[in-house]
Amino acid sequence: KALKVGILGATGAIGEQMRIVLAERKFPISELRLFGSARSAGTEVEFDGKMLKVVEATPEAFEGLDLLLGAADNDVAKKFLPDAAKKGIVVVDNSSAFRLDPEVPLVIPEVNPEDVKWSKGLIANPNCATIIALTAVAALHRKARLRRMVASTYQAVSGAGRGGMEDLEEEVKTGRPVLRTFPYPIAYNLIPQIGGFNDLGYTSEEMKLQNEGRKMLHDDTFLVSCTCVRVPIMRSHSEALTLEFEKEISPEEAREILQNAPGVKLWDDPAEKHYPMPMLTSDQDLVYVGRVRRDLAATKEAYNRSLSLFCCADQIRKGAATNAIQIAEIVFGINA
Ligand code: 11C
Repeated sequence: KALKVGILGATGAIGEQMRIVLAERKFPISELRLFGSARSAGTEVEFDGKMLKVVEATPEAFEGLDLLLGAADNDVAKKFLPDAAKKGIVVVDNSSAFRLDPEVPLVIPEVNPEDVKWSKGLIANPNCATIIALTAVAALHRKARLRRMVASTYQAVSGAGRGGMEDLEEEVKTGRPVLRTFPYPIAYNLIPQIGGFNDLGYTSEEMKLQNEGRKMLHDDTFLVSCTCVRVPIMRSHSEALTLEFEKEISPEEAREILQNAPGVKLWDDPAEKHYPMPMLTSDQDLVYVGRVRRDLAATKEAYNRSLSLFCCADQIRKGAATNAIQIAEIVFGINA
C-alpha cells in the first residue's frame, strides 16, 4: 500500500537527501508532506521531478501521516516527534535526541534490524560516523565478536550541514577564513573537535561510537576510544579502525567475510592502489572497506584476534538519509 509520508526539516542537507533517496528507491508514497520552520514555510523544493511547498511544522499538520522522517535539530525533534509517535505515526528520527532512550530502538539494518520489533512508534537513526564504522565491522563481529575498537575519523564538512559546505567553498575561493560554522579555517586545515568536550577530554561525537555502539551490539562492555577530526572534504566520512575480537580472525578471513557483507564493498588491493577514499564513496550507499591488515600494536596474546582497516562512506546517504529510509522499509515490509 502507498503511504502518507512526512519529512520534518525538509530543506536541510539530510532532508534534501531523504527526498532524493525516497524517489530513487521508489518508496511507495501516496502523499509527501514537507515540514520546516516558520521561516522556511512557503519555500518550494523538488521531489521526483515535481515542486512541493514546505509547510510550517505543527502537530495538526502531521494528521493522517503513516510515516514521519525526522531531519531536524534535537530541540525541534523533541518538540514534535514523541507526540506524533503517540498518535500512531511511525517516526524515524535522525537527531541525537532519543538515541540513548531505553524506550527507543536505535537501528542499523545491517547490524540489528530485529530491534525495530520492540519499537513503540519512534525509532532513532544513529550518528553518521557510528553507522559507517558498525556497518563496516558488523559481519566480522558476527563471526568473531568485537570487544574493543580504536577509531580515528576524518569527517567531511557536510556533517555540519549546508553551512559547512558553503564555508569550505568560500574559503577555498577567497583564501580568507570564514569562521561561521567552525571555530578555525577549514580550508587547508583540519580541526580535531566535533561537538563539546567532556571531563575526560573526549568530544560528544567521539563518545557516540561507544554509547550508540553498545546499544546496537547489545553489549555494555564494548570499548571504544575515538578521535574525531573535521577535514576539508565536502562529502563522505573516512575512518581508520583498529579492532580487537574475542575469537581469532585473520586478514584473509576478514576479506572473505567482507566480500559478502551486506551494505559493504570490499575495496582492498594495495598492489592496484585500491583502497577506500571519499572521491569513490560520495553519492552512493555502500560502505567501502579496505587496508585490512594485522594490528602491529596488539599484544602478543591478542595479535591473532586483532585487525586494522580503513572505511569510507557517504555520511549524508548511508550515514543518515538512506539508513533512516531502510529502517522505514523494514517497519512497513517494503522490498522485503
Ligand atoms: C558531524 N557527525 O559530522 C556529525 C553530525 O550525531 O547526528 C551529526 C551529529 C549526529 O558533524
